[in-house]
Amino acid sequence: MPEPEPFRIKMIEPLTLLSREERLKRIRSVGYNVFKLRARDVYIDMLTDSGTSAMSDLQWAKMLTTEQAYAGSTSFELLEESVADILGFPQFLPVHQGRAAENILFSLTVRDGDFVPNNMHFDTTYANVKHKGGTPVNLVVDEAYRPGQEGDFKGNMDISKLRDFIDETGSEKIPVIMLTVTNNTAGGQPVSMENIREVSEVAKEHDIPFFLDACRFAENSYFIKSREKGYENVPIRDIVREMFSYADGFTFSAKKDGLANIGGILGVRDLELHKKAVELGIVIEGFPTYGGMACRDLAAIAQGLREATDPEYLRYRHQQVKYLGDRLDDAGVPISKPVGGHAVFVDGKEFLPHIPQVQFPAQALTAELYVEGGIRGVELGTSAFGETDEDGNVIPATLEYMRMAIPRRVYTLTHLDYVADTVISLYHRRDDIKGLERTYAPKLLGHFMSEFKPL
Ligand code: PM9
Repeated sequence: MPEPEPFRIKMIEPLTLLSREERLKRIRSVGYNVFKLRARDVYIDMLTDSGTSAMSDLQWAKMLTTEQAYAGSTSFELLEESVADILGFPQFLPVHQGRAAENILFSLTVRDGDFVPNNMHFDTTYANVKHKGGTPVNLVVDEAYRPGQEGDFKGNMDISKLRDFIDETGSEKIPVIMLTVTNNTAGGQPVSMENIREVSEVAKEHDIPFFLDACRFAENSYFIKSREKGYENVPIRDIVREMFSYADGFTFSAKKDGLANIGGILGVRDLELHKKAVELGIVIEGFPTYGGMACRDLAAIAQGLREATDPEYLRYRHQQVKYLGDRLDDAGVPISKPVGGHAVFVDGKEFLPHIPQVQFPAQALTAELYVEGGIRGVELGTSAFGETDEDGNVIPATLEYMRMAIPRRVYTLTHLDYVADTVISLYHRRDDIKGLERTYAPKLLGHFMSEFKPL
């Protein structure tokens, strides 16, 4: 029996479930791409955990009591205090979301022909490195590519792969080493403290700056506490501080573990790089005390960082994601194991073995889940991470996931039971699901805008 949620509901938003016929009509009209659905046509929205959190009464209160000023608002001071207290970073730049932090960091560091290693790049990080003429390289441990295999820290960077890569490439071609916590692309899998420390040591040895992609740092810290030897009795806040202490900087989307609906942060220790980031930030984001946001958004993040590192909240968060994962696993639905920090990832290859990857099984599953129960997941497989060769042939991604991300503090366990029942009934009629042909795909971040037709 799960433990009760550490909050109660103060405001609600009605949900509507369209008829199956209507849902079929809607998915056809958007080219089988759920990004193009209207939110009000979705019953349970698990497209993303990004910017979809329910904010607390205290967050709303702080938003109301800050001035909206171009320069020097109190909300910036609140954010400065939280970033210093919680993440231990003296210098940072607020930005409007995570990819803006990536844009500034890579604009200042990556040159044509450079390489950026990461355990695994998420889609926007990958695209931002490419956009600056660099090549993103994934050096995750091999277990990450085996969805059904259990493991405590399947998000880790493979240290020997990293060492070999630096030796072969030369450190002068590597302007920065990134580490994504938790590893979203691999199923929201955590990275251990030992691994964070080791990556930072390798980076230091080669004089390469080491940055965390810290979108889900709080969820990662919970996994360290519950799984890593020696951290059982260490308070979450101390674990967080230690994680960040190894990094020269970080990119952060406050839309995840900032419990805010918009916002991001670029943390930088190096004074010169920080100065350059501020200068470029003014050109593309805004003055550094608001960074492309309304001042009230900074106040929401300042408070959100505190709530996201509350041990009771993290226990609830972890329990909720695990609840959905366990229900599916118990019914034999193939998922990424163990269940990650923010979402349940269904293995499209195993769910739909009769659909070859060039026919986008995870995309087909995502579209079918909407038709089955009005639930919106997201494809993280060949549409998101595959490539296309010169002749236009699809080169499949290694992993083929349909992700159901759980917005923070939004859905109850009854909602998740509905989701589990729907996925399980879809699994029972999986042989009826057909593959898709892609009819349109932009070059970068294709999955947001691509279109398909059924085969
Ligand atoms: N992640 C997600 O749903 C939102 C975009 S795809 C629907 O998982 C990592 C690890 C992310 C991430 C966004 C970003 C970019 C960087 N790194 O969306 O720009 O998971 O704030 O963050 C999404 P922004």
